[in-house]
Amino acid sequence: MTRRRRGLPGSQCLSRHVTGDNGGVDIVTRGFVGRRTDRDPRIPPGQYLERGFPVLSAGPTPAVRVEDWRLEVTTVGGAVTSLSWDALAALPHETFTTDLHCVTKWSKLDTTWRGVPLEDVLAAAGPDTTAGAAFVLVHAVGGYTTNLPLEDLLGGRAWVATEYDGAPLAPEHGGPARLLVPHLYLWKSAKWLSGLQLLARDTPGFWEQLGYHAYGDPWREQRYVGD
Ligand SMILES: Nc1nc2c(c(=O)[nH]1)N[C@H]1C(S)=C(S)[C@@H](COP(=O)(O)O)O[C@H]1N2
Ligand SMILES: [Mo]
Repeated sequence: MTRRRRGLPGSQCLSRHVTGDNGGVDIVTRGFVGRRTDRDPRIPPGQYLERGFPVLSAGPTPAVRVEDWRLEVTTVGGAVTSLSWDALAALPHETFTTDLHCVTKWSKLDTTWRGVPLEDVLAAAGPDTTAGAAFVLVHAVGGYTTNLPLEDLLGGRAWVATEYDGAPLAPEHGGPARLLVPHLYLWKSAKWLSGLQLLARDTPGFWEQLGYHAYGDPWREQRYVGD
């Protein structure tokens, strides 16, 4: 099957730089052809191990001050609730360690974050916030969007992350707050999170409109529409 690519999530970045112990990329398996037994089972098919932390952004890094930070939550009916930084900070936080999988084929293992589970954020926006909703279109400062099923934001599998590796989240990685949905390809984890729009029907976001998969499960290699 021929795949038409219209850019890669991250390929339009102004600066793609890698920080970390080796400053670059590791191919985890360099064994004999067809020998896969030494692959770390946490790395999905088609991915390689990355030890740095690449920055992939479709535009410039916005400067978002916590004093100005707002998360707008919009219901299916169009009601808008705005959460402030202090409101977010008052919610219970979790520290968690997880693996990241980018559709450009790097995976990073054992990353540690701190953040608020999405269900608590949605509950803080009001008791009926998710009524009639099955999908969410996630919005970011600068206009980036990405869509996913509401269910994938629930059940302790998604967070509004404010810290990485014990420090406030760096602006280039989405600080002061980003969405983190590590069980899906990382383009679903919107940096500079600004809005959660609850929807009855799925609506493609930025990369999804350009041919990327609506769901994006790295374990099923759902990179492009039709995968
Ligand atoms: N707002 C916004 N969020 C974004 C992106 C973006 O361009 N803008 N890129 C996505 C992509 S393609 C990836 S792989 C990850 C990269 O996150 P990182 O730069 O912290 O590694 O952010 C995702 N979230
Ligand atoms: Mo990406």
